[in-house]
Amino acid sequence: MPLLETLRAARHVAVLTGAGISVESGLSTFRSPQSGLWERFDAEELATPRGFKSNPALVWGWYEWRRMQALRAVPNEGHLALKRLAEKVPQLTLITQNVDDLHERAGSAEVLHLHGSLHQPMCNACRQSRPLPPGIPDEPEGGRAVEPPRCGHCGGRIRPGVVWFGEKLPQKEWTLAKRAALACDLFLSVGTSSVVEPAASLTLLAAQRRVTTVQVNPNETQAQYLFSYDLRGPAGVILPALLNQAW
Ligand code: BV8
Ligand code: ZN
Repeated sequence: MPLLETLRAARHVAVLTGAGISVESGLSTFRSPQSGLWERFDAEELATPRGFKSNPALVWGWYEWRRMQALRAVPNEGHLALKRLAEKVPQLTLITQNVDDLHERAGSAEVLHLHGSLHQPMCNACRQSRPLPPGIPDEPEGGRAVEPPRCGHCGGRIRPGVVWFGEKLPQKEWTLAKRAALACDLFLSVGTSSVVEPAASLTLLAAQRRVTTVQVNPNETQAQYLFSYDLRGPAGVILPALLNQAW
């Protein structure tokens, strides 16, 4: 399989992950229907400044519930395979749209979070970061609205440290991610529907340079046409198998 030779010969692999890589850790994907209190909302309504402004307790409760889920989850074979891949190739840039810390907990270093993190809340007014109490928040039964805490500095509402729809991506992470898409000789997209921009445009940047592009996803995506290889299946199965065959 020429892909295995390309993988072994790769000098710089760029990887873009989405919510799908955390599915086998028990976290739901971004576009799967919400549950509990939030089931009548689309994630895209809740993950917005307007959503937080109009109902801060509903949105903060959703993120606290997701943070608790993420803290209870453990990295799966897909996360671990990407950590191993970084040890096999001269350079690997790991770019994620996810706000969980499962890549870090799998041992990956320098993870580029394009959409922020559940674990770095900040003040909605003065942007001062706000450390969260250690440990796992108690389970809001089936999810419940939770009033966000107030900033000790200015009294503003604390918000999740994530990039909402309509908000800019963090400059440094976005610049480094584009640089990797423009420099890599293999681009690997894992567990993303390739719907959200500008993250999804990274695949296009790589494909336009005619480098090998690989998709790992059990389903077809709207970026199908950009991939040299379409490996259908769960990341936790496909990625370890790819590494075991290549090395
Ligand atoms: C911005 C953080 C401008 C919060 C998120 C161009 C065209 C159209 C629209 C736009 C455009 N440019 C901008 C927009 C608007 C918008 C956008 O993209 N909208 C979409 C809906 C069309 N983009 C923005 O607003 C961005 N900001 O552009 O600002 C600007 C410029 C200057 C100044 C001011 C403003 C900000 C986007 C970031 C939004 N925040 N997350 C949170 O997490 O709560 S995005 C959110 O979607 C998550 O981060 C998620 O990761 C991301 C992408 O979703 P996926 O990860 O792909 O997850 P999804 O559920 O969709 O798919 C999962 C996949 O996994 C599926 O394919 C499934 O088959 C697969 N899967 C399932 N099981 C497995 C698996 N794969 C592998 N293994 C398995 N086991
Ligand atoms: Zn403040």
